[in-house]
Amino acid sequence: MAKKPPSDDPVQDAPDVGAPRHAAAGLPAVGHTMRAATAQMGARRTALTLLRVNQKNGFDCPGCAWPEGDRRHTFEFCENGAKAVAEEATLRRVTPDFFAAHPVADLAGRSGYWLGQQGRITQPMYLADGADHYRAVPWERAFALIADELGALASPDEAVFYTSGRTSNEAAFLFQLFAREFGTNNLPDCSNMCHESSGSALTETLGVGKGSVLLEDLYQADLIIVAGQNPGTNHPRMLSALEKAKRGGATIVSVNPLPEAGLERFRNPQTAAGLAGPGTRLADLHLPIRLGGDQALFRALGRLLIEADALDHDFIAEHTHGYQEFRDAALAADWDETLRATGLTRDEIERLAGHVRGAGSTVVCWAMGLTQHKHAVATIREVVNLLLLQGNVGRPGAGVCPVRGHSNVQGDRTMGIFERPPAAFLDALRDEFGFEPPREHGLDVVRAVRALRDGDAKVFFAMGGNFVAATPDTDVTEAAVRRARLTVHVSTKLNRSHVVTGARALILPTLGRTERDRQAGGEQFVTVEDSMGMVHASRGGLAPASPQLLSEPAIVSRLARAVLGDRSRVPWAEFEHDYDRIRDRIARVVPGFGDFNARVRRPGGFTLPHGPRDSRTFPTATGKANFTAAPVEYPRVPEGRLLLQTLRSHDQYNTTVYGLDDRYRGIKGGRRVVLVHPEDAEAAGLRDGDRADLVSEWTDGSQRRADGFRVVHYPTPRGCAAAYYPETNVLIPLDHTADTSNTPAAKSVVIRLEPSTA
Ligand SMILES: Nc1nc2c(c(=O)[nH]1)N[C@H]1C(S)=C(S)[C@@H](COP(=O)(O)OP(=O)(O)OC[C@H]3O[C@@H](n4cnc5c(=O)[nH]c(N)nc54)[C@H](O)[C@@H]3O)O[C@H]1N2
Ligand SMILES: Nc1nc2c(c(=O)[nH]1)N[C@H]1C(S)=C(S)[C@@H](COP(=O)(O)OP(=O)(O)OC[C@H]3O[C@@H](n4cnc5c(=O)[nH]c(N)nc54)[C@H](O)[C@@H]3O)O[C@H]1N2
Ligand SMILES: [Mo]
Repeated sequence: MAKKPPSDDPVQDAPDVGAPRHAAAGLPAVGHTMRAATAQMGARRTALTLLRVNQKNGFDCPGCAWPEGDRRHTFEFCENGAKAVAEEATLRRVTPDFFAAHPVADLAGRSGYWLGQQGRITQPMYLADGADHYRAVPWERAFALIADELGALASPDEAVFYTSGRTSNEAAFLFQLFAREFGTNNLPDCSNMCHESSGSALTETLGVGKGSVLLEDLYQADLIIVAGQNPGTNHPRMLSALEKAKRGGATIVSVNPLPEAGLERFRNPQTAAGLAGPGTRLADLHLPIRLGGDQALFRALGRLLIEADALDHDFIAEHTHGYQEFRDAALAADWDETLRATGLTRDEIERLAGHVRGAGSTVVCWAMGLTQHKHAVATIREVVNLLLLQGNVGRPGAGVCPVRGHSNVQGDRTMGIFERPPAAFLDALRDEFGFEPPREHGLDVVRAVRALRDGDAKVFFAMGGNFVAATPDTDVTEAAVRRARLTVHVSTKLNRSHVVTGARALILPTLGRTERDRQAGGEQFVTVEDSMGMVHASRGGLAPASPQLLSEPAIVSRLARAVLGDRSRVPWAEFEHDYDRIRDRIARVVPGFGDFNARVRRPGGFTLPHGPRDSRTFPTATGKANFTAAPVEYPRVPEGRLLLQTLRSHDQYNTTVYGLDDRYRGIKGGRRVVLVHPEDAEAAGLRDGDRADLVSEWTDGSQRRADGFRVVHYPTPRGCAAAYYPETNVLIPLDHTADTSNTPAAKSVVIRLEPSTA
């Protein structure tokens, strides 16, 4: 039975369920936004804050990494961006009195939703060895405690430095610099759980692990395939771009097991017609693919293009490598297997192939539906294969578009937050700062959990995020983290990682994007890089949630001084006082950032260079764009079992739960739901509204259970179920990861449904 939360923590397993919606945004979204925002911020602050999102001289929306366009609209409306802002700019506060009233054991029994709703953390807090409560601690004492624990390690590699993707370029650059001067490449980040598969596949095939399109390309594309992505909820501003593309004549195809409302129809709240009318139909074709069937689909599309000779032979000859092998593999693609893997009909696949053949230029967009599978890297390489056949890279209206998640997750990687940094980056650090960075690869997220579990890592430091809730195998991860000597979280809001701790724990409260950042050298701004490689400034306008907050760059700078002392070669204090000094160094270390300080002050910022996009230069091992011809894979699910994907509701930001509704999917007032095909429910002896336990089965014979989920009949392909993360992370074995990228395979978990006994 699900553990009963305390009575003031809402019940989450008895929602109202209605029919899924067929359109996103529109007037209801405006109402939901204003209610959510005013509940957290009040009316005046809501108006002041929302008007500054993504404006010139404003702050970068912490919601997602979708680019801002030309920032000319006074207010680009986005419901979920507004919720992300409200969550940070809330007037609620978590003070030392709060911690005095709530022992850690009590907080550990609360839902993530309840924890997040308590508000912004106002002071550094310390949980001493054996203590029941966090107590306020002065900053300098906090840094001294960390210095003691780090100093006591047998090797710098016993420390882990995690980053979540909201951290600015400046803070990220300092954080990796500190970790490397301290002596380790243990720099796992949320990207390891997110687009790592995209990075791995694109680096190997195109030479650059980032997307190759700009907004302009979307507007010029003939065909846009959106595979494994739910932009109506997770990248709502992308719907405006799709609408604009559609107006320009683009065909849009959605490849997704679920009929996501945002891809069906968009009611643009920027226009009167969108607010009141039926809106714009977006997807011309929806392919309800089986979970994990995408590699087979893209391979089949490749075969159909080759058979029709709809190829760009000049491009293939001049710019690619490995075509013959790929051609042989594609022509050998087996229709029976393709239909089994995809669950689609041959007619559906041929219709999509017809669009691809007829399109002068194609963009493929994707997100977690492609990256979080065992064969995710192979799947994304297959997307590249298809695009290469028609020369759809490095020309207008065409290319790869991995749509990134966290608002600066791409920038953090550019700044060197990476456990496997390229040698050239480390050489540049050495030349700039005069110390020898460690060369051995560090731990990614999954390996960091293993190291903590096995006692090989003893200090865990997180720059943002919610590590224990975001990572797979919750019970294993929580036990692993509890073995640490010290856990430290630089955070804005309370979350589960603050209450599942090592022997000692620190919470270091920091400024968010919306807040003014004043340092000795005057008011500072930071910079971010969006999903399309555009770098621009972000400047908060609100007074900080508490006078005791430090900015992330200030925290790293003081931490480094406390830990490294005289042995450091880096002018840490100078960096804290004036972020221009950090940017001067970034300009000299990171390619593409020359003259950073001047260029980022121009309106709109600047675009980072991208060889494949700009000049069809492919910095791969072969010097060409690489076709790959891996065998087609897809998940095999034993009889009577289902494949579960773990995904986001409309009312959450990763592990931050804003509310308990998933409006577009018709769910209201609860999160413990499992969406299943009616016949699959029936086969398990369950009806809509029944309560079921999800039991995951792993190859080693072990089982994991998440209990008390309300069964919801849903239009999903047979054999494919869906439920929300992070509640379902308890079901995902730590070792169930993607080949090469090691990303947890959160979209393909074999489960069975059992009627709940309680
Ligand atoms: N409001 C809000 N915005 C967010 C976030 C948030 O939590 N809330 N999170 C941010 C982050 S960090 C990220 S990474 C992005 C995530 O953005 P998304 O990737 O859109 O997020 P998910 O909810 O995981 O949705 C996965 C989508 O892929 C589909 N899918 C699942 N498996 C498959 C498959 O095998 N094949 C295909 N073709 N489709 C599949 C699912 O049905 C679903 O539509 O959003 C970012 N933006
Ligand atoms: N089962 C399953 N698991 C998944 C996924 C999935 O689809 N399914 N998705 C994965 C993906 S794509 C990702 S990106 C990860 C997300 O993993 P994380 O990035 O680790 O998690 P978040 O929930 O985004 O982190 C939220 C916390 O960040 C802190 N925070 C917010 N803003 C700031 C800030 O400006 N500065 C600082 N220092 N802290 C801040 C707050 O304290 C908040 O509680 O989860 C992954 N886990
Ligand atoms: Mo993500």
